[in-house]
Amino acid sequence: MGSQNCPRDPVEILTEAAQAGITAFQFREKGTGALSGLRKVVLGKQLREICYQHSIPFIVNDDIELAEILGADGIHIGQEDSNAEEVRSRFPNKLIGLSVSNTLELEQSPLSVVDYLGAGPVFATGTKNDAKEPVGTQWIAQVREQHPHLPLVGIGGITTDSSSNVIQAGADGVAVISAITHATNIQDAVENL
Ligand code: TZP
Ligand code: MG
Repeated sequence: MGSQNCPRDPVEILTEAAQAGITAFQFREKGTGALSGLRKVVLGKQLREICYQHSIPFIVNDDIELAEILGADGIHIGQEDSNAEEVRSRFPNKLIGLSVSNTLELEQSPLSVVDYLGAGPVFATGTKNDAKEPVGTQWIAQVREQHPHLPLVGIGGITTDSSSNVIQAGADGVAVISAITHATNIQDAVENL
């Protein structure tokens, strides 16, 4: 998540989510209303610290320089972002995640240098302005079949009701934004997820 996804203080939201048991966090300050420059770095440091205190991997979306500044545990890249092999040579020891939305992207990706795949959008989402067409749990099943041992996370429109379908299709985990940031009770939302 980023501050643009938060109806209240992002520090509070991440703290509650961390206490409730999320297993990883990605800082994704992007889209309408996102912070930039120093304000983005200041928030990033606060969120990074919360993850540190709860032993949760802190992953930065896309921004290599920011990942370095914040001492991130990992970096997540999309198909239109930095080249995964270049990111790997710059960060031999960070987690690298890559988004894949279709067969061509999967075939053309240097999977040997990535630690996990993010697959989606599984369902329709209002959170990402430029989200691609939903690919369904079928896409999760296909990626899992082709890559039985690569850690796989489903993303996009996943709710407390649909998360189990994504896991049943073969994902190791689910990545959500609004299901947590907009939950009336984050503890319950995380437990139900
Ligand atoms: N990438 C694909 S869908 C998406 C991203 C970042 C947005 C996920 O947000 P939500 O609220 O969980 O649908
Ligand atoms: Mg990106």
